[in-house]
Amino acid sequence: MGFFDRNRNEVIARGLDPARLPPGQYLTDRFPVLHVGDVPEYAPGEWDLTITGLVDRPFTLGLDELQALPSVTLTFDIHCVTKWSKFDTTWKGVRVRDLLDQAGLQPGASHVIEHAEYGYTTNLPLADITTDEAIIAYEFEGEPIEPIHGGPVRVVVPHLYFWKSAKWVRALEVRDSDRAGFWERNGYHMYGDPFREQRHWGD
Ligand SMILES: Nc1nc2c(c(=O)[nH]1)N[C@H]1C(S)=C(S)[C@@H](COP(=O)(O)O)O[C@H]1N2
Ligand SMILES: [Mo]
Repeated sequence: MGFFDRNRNEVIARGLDPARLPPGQYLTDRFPVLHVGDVPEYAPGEWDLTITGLVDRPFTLGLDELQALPSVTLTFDIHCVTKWSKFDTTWKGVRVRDLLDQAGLQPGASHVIEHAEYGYTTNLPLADITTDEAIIAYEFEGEPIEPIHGGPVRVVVPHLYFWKSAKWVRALEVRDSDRAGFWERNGYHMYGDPFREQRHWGD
């Protein structure tokens, strides 16, 4: 029996529902760190987030302003395209939908590009970043998000592969068409549904 089958059996033995594990993934209790480039360091007050593109009222807000908005604390499973999944991760943040509502979506808005530090970008349909679960997160497991995991603020869109959840997010750009982000230009899937195993172009 190979590693993935053994891992799936462990999931069952622990009383967890194996259906939560997408095809080709294994469960880990660790929290692997995965990104290209360096971990940015911010002076206090330096980080901010801009909502831009096809919106009526583009705006920029700082960390204090973000944390003053109505928040949600949610628990979900995350799935990295490099095949690890982690169950029951808890995040606190602000629904992306609420920020986009505040900016006022213009007719034709259909996609969003997350822009992060050092030019990292990732694209997704507007519908996927305006779900109940898609958040701009600033706490993980009750603590400020560690810099290596995207702190002070990252996107979390749990139903897509985790590369669609930009760490150190700095802008959300609303568009009327899709455009490949960093990994998407380099062969990763434009949508990235883990349960349909959409890892690469053509999957
Ligand atoms: N800014 C930025 N965000 C990023 C990445 C990156 O390289 N840069 N990598 C993505 C990938 S591939 C994954 S799996 C997750 C990893 O998040 P973690 O390091 O907190 O596990 O971040 C995503 N967000
Ligand atoms: Mo990833």
